[in-house]
Amino acid sequence: MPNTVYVLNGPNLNLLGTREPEIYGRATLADVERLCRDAARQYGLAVEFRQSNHEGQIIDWIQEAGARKAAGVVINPAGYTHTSIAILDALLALNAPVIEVHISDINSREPFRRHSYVSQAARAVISGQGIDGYARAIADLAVMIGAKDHAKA
Ligand code: CA2
Repeated sequence: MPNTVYVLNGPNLNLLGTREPEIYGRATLADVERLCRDAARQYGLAVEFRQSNHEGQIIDWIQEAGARKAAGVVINPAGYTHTSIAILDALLALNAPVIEVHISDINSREPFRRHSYVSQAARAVISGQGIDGYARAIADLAVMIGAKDHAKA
């Protein structure tokens, strides 16, 4: 599926829009999915949108993206950003561009959020743009893989 982008979301992001709106806003994960599908459509890309609270499941999906020859991976690893060498290793093994997204600005929060293992495998990191960061990530990925922008003349 060379025209498919995997959008992977880590633990607790299923709660988006239900708690901590001052940090993460009021949009739900369903809103994020819609945003991603709209952004991807503009470039003729399809989206596999997934969320899991389990590290191994996220790793299996990264490997699935590789096996299915996905165009790229947009990932918000949530709390695993700051802990998971295993997710980093899975992303390093992937032969497709990776963009890391965070809804909040991880550099202006608690010190433990400032370090990301995943960044080592990411071609770009988008942090602190709210859920719009996902659309930005898909647009950036589309440029990286040379997808055509159907909104342009
Ligand atoms: O800003 C982001 O997108 C984060 O990846 C979100 C993670 C956090 O651990 C990272 O440091 C930054 C937390 C996701 C939890 O999401 C919730 C959303 C609403 C309510 C409760 C949790």
